Amino acid sequence: MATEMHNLSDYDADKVPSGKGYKVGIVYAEWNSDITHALRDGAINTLINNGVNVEDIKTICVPGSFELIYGATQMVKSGKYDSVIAIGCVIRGDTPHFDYICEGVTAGLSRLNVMYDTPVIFGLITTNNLEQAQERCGGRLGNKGDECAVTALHMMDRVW
Ligand code: DLZ
Repeated sequence: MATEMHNLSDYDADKVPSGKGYKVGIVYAEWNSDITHALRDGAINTLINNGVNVEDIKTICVPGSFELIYGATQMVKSGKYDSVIAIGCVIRGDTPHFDYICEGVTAGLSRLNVMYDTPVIFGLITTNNLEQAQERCGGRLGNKGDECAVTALHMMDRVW
């Protein structure tokens, strides 16, 4: 699980399926927007670099990570997307709020993956401090948005 051992933007381009013709929804949270906008942009660039048409990418913003559950649910239920990427950043504070948000979002997005046929990709960064988040949105450890886009491309390509 240690990202310290792995750059989130490292992937073998030859092994990533083409995204041509696929439609992707991205829901992202405005909390910690310096981080989430960089994650969103990383995901968009990686999708485009791997064949997804820019007009086939729809982004919707929600206030905080907790609202990713509702946003992703609406995107999935619309039936318009071949995959949905949920992007947020929760930074640990002085109270247990962090744990409740992380657990809520994880459970909510997991449930969507069980209930519906559209893959929902988990792009929630959960860190102890701002520096760790910065390292994961285009810093020393790459960009989790890239990783989410590559994951979406793999999931859309699967025949079940
Ligand atoms: C309230 C809150 C706090 C304390 N921290 C974060 C955070 O680090 N990252 C984030 O995305 N959202 C945070 N929020 C907002 C909640 O996700 C949510 O928007 C509110 O509780 C309203 O439902």
